[in-house]
Amino acid sequence: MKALGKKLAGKTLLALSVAGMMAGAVHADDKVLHVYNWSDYIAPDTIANFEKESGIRVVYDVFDSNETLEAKLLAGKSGYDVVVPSNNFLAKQIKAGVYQELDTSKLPNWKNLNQDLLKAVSVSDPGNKHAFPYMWGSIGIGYNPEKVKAALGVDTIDSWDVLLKPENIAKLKGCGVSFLDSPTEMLPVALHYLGLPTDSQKKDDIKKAEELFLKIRPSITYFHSSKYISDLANGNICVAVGYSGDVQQAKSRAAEAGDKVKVSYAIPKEGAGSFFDMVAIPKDAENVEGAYKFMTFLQKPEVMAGITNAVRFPNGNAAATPLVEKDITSDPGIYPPADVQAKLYAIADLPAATQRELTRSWTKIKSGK
Ligand code: SPD
Repeated sequence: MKALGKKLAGKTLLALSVAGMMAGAVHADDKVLHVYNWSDYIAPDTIANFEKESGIRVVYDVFDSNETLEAKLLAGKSGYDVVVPSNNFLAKQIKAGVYQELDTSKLPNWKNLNQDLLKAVSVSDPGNKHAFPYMWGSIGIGYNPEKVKAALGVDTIDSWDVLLKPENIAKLKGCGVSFLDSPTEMLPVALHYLGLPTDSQKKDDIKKAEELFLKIRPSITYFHSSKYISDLANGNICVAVGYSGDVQQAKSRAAEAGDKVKVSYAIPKEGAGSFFDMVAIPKDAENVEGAYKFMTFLQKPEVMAGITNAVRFPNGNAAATPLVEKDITSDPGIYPPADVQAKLYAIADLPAATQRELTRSWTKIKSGK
């Protein structure tokens, strides 16, 4: 009896300690935060600094298109606690019930945000209830002036003509041309160039944009939304339609690698698309408390200034601007002056049917048929 009693007691103890370990594991999960952000969109030390300050371990994953993020969010149980959609996608996702409302009493640094920007993005999120602006930028042309000069005879690009006129882009084909792989950002480039509304829902308009792209398709080397950064930096391509800060990162990387390759960025005179990327918490996030701590950290001026200094996109934190390096705030490709800003159009929040139409069109363009 005694021996059996000892055995049972042993089992009970074992069961208790397993239960204890499991409780510990649950507790440990509270100390993990899953963040899903755009690639090349954070300073090298941001996550490590947050982990040190909060004691929370961060699992940090990246994407390079809104479409990828959206597919995960709409499928549900993405496993992410903090995500960074662009504001035009955010609007639709809010309507689909993807995000939780923010409790701003848990965000003491909210006051640092740029009020004008908050107002501008409230078009997608009335009352700024679900998200705050992280970074913004334009969609323009990154290029290698030496290679462009060799191909076209000019070393400055200032117009979409260079890419959208078949006779011009054909001359650049030999040195490599990349386009963003994003129907919602690229088709508006053609619509705008053709003088059509960039948010057109008319099939005829989309068809016209498609036809324009099909004419230049043979001269496009590839479609990708992040690879062009290293390819521009190491001279593997000579022109890329890309995000402003990403092109600037290519420029910095080229300079760090010995300055043999030069990279420039143009917001074409006809105008260009602009975007605002937003920080939000999915409704089914598991570590909501950690998400608020991370958001609070991101709203510190010195943290956001550090990120802008690294990734070269302007941020949504007004208090951070004086802390950003002067060569960045004075670069018109990064912080466009008012007359250039006036030519930027916002990437629209389109109904699902139009978005599908754009995706169908884009698939045709990419396949060249
Ligand atoms: N490498 C970071 C790029 C961020 C771009 N966000 C773009 C959103 C476009 N709508």
